[in-house]
Amino acid sequence: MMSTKPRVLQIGRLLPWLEERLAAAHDLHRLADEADPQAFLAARGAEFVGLVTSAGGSGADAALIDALPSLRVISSFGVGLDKIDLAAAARRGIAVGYTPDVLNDCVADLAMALLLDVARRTPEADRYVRAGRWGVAGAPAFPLGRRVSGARLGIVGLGRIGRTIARRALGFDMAIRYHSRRPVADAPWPHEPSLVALAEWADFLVVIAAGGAGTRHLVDGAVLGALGPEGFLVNVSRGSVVDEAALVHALVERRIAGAALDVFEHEPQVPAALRALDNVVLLPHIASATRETRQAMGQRVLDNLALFFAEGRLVTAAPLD
Ligand code: NAP
Ligand code: 8YV
Repeated sequence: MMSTKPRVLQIGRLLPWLEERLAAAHDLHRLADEADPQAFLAARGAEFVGLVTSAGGSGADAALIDALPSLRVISSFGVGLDKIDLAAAARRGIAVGYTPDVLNDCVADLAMALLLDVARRTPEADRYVRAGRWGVAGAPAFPLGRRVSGARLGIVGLGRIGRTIARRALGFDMAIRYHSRRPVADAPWPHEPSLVALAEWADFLVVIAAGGAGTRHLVDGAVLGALGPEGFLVNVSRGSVVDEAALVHALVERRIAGAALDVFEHEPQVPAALRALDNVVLLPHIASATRETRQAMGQRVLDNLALFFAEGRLVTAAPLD
């Protein structure tokens, strides 16, 4: 018997509880279960009215959207929209739901953790203790770190998460300035229209701008040069925002002091040159990955679909213009 539930396609794997709830509420099919996804889409793509995907994973490109001619709604697990072809969705009148705000705190927490880790060299110190090098007679003492309290923080992108990072930095008595295309009307911190000038001023440059074509390689060799040999880079936005080749050169040649990265240009590939360095901290894109935040993100994915299928609208709709 045909299901009366909306037919929804899931791209990539999600949390087990979320997959269960999606399957309970919809006539769900997982593309990851198909041996030949392209052949499946060609044969059965027209069945689906809904699509579930993730921001840091597969997204939804134009080819996928084209392969789903009956599609009416996309519900994405995450806030980044760089992997979703919003123009293709808009042309077809497809609604796009995402999960802003519910992850601000945990992403900002992780940005501060990375900043502290790279400045105070905590991962390196942990490796030093585990290797049994502490207290070894004649061995050099563990090198000194860089003070965080009272330092100058440059934030690239003062959006929902950027502001949340700024509020945390106030607790460390940091001086704050930010760069974005437009000044934020009610922000109490100075706006710096030139990213190079912000990098020159900052001790720590934290990148939390949106990803996508408009910000590709925003942090380039010139910005890293301006950050200088005493400056640290933290990236929790998208790997594409930083010119990774230029970053590797700057780190290897000690033209910046260090970097802490949650995201990479070609995830999950991390350049071997980065893995070989002590003055970098490398994480596998986990900024939103706490039980509490992933629960809230998953709930929003479900709520967006439920409201769309009940009333034709979303709890949190991505801007499509
Ligand atoms: P948001 O509120 O939309 O903020 C985005 C910021 O980027 C705005 O301040 C925007 O300011 C700035 N921006 C956009 N284009 C720019 C450009 N060309 N030059 C300079 N600044 C630019 O987004 P959010 O919720 O804070 O999230 C930010 C990003 O974090 C997401 O898009 C996502 O990629 C990333 N993220 C990563 C993780 C993770 O797991 N690592 C988790 C969540 C989010 P203007 O428009 O004025 O330029
Ligand atoms: C991912 C993220 O959604 O929200 C974003 O934009 O990058 C993350 O929260 C998460 O890693 C699942 O892909």
